[in-house]
Amino acid sequence: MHIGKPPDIPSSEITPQSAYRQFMNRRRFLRNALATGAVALAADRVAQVIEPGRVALAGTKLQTVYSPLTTTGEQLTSYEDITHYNNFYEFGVEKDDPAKNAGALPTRPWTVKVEGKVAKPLAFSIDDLLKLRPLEDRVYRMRCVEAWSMVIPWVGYSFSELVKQCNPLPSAKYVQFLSYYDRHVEKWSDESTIYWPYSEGLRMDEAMNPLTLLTFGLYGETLPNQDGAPVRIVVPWKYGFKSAKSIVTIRFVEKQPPTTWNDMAPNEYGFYSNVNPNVDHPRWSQKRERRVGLPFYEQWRATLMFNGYGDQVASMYQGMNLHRYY
Ligand SMILES: Nc1nc2c(c(=O)[nH]1)N[C@H]1C(S)=C(S)[C@@H](COP(=O)(O)O)O[C@H]1N2
Ligand SMILES: [Mo]
Repeated sequence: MHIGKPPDIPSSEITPQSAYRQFMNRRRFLRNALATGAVALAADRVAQVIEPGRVALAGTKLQTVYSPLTTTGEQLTSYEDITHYNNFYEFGVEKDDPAKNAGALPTRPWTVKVEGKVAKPLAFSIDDLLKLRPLEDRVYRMRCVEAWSMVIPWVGYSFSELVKQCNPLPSAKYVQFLSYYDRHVEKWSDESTIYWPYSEGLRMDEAMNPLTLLTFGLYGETLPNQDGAPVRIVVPWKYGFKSAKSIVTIRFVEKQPPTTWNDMAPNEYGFYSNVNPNVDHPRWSQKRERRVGLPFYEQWRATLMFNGYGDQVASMYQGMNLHRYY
């Protein structure tokens, strides 16, 4: 398994859906008829999952270009599974709750505030963010701490591109992400004992790593609400909970910021949470994972160090004791 084989389609030639499919076909991500059906179904699905009218741009096609940082050689998880097997505790604790409930999220207008250790605080509308850089197709393996995994064709650009626009001060050592929170909208959030809003964070070098994706879509379209519309972060070498959804605030900070799961159960969820088959969760092994959507006998597989992204990220942790900084 490797990433980064150079593209054979020049990105300048890319037009949205046709090129997207072409790239999918060429890369032979879609190895069977079922998965091919998932792409064709995507537009349809979004219309069904998300109440039309409520969320203006859900399911809108995004113009994308090929990315050399895409993961190759993996069968994509179906759109159906990606949008019906979610963790989004603001909308309930069951895997199928976000698909049922996240239609309540008001994704337009949407503003992302940038604050903290920056030359001056900024605010970006979702349209500003969508226009900032060309959107890329980036397939990533995703590994939830609960041992399920998926392969998701995200759409976005490296978070570092936004950071460059924000002029962080030298004292900015970490980035904190805060998710949208309104307990009247997200009334299911009371089902868990999380301190809202959902908060996550990365060390500055992790945030600047090109793999860290500011994410606006999947399967070539805007994000369904249950996957964190209209904008989220995706950090593919870390357990899923590091990838905060529906972000409204990006805060540059000097000290390691408080993070939701680390606050809840510090002995179970560390700040780093790099995917690591050699460091077990206190209540279960992390050596193996179950790929969602595959036939039962093909589901279980070995979990890879850094989720298979070691070539791109391992150097950031050189000399760190990963048993201690889990
Ligand atoms: N705001 C918010 N972000 C969140 C979560 C959440 O409950 N609330 N769950 C996290 C967890 S545990 C995972 S595995 C991923 C799941 O993303 P997906 O549903 O798009 O696959 O979102 C992460 N981001
Ligand atoms: Mo997760």
